[in-house]
Formats: sequence, structure tokens, C-alpha cells
Amino acid sequence: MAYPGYGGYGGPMPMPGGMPMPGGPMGAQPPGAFPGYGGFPENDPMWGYFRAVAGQDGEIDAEELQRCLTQCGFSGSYAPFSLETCRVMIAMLDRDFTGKMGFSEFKDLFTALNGWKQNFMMFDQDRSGTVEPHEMAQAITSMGYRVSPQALNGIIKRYSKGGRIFFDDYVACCVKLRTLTDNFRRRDVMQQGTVNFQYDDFIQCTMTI
Ligand SMILES: [Ca+2]
Ligand SMILES: [Ca+2]
Repeated sequence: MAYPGYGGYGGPMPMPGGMPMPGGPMGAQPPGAFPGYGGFPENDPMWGYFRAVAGQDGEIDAEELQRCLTQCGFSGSYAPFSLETCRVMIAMLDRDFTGKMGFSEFKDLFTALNGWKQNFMMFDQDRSGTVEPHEMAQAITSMGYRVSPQALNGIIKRYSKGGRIFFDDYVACCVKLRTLTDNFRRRDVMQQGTVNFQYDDFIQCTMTI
């Protein structure tokens, strides 16, 4: 049984449009510093920006994330992300279960978002802000997910409006597909495409994102 990867958005991480980049390029670290800044986020150019968005509690909630993504112009000419999509984004990467987004989670989100945006723009060539159902199917397949045509149809129907898929819904779909696949794969120790779920575990996996 082939397992999905998340290919298609490797490579260097471009900064989102309008995103402030204090401290110059990401690669400019002092000599002798460990790759990845050795666990000192203060040395990371995105740290100051994260702190400003996160506010007093030092973490980013759904409202803060929505404001940040709107203000930094990430959506560009596309409609801003709904609060619900922002909630899903936070839940997807909430590894420490705080219900909010810490610094490393925030950085992971931007890496993923950049990939999905590039993917979406590749299909939305006339910049209408939407992609066609068959393009959505191609996008999901190109990300490496191996699902049946039936599953694909169901997913696309769920995330369409008037027969087309908007950027916000596209991202919401990608976020959910990735999170559920991650959750499943983590339990599929033999990587065989089959898992036995306890009811409570299943509910946690699906209802918390
Ligand atoms: Ca906050
Ligand atoms: Ca968190």
C-alpha cells in the first residue's frame, strides 16, 4: 500500500508577501552558531515578528493569526482566511496541545502555507481566486496523497462553493488532509494503511482539528 508523502513543496522557504524580515536574510547567523539557531529563538529573524503578533501570552490564537495573515498580505488578492480556517491551522500544528501557536509551530505553518499557496497559484493561472474541481484533484494527487477517486470526489464536494474551490477552502482542505494523514500514519506503525482505532482516540483525532 503506497503511503502519501507531502512532496511538492520542498526547497527553500520564501517569505510571504509583505512579511517583515528584521535582521536580514535567514541565513545570516553569527559564525559558530548552530544550524537552526541552536534553540535560541531570539536569534531568529522571525522571532520579533512572532512576539509582536503573539502579544502578552507569548502564543498566537486564531484571532491573532487571522489578523497577522491579513495584515502581512499573505492572501494577496485572495479573500482573507476565515477564523475557522485559522483554527484548523493552529490545531494542525499544536504539538504541545496548548490550543495556541508557539514559535516553532508558527514557523512550520508558514512553510506549509507557502507551499500550498504556490500550488494553488499554479492552478489558478487567471487569478480568479478559484480552482476547478479537476484541478483540485490534481493538486491533491501531486501532493502525494493516494486516495480513491471516490474519496477525492467527496473531499472536493465538501470544499467547493458553486462548483469551484476558493483559496481559503483549498488551504483548509490541505491542512485537514495533512493533519488526519499525520495522525493516521503515526498510529500505523507498520505503514500498511490500516489502523485499529479506539473510539475515544478516533474522536480526538478528528474532532480536535
Ligand atoms: Ca496571544
Ligand atoms: Ca501550541
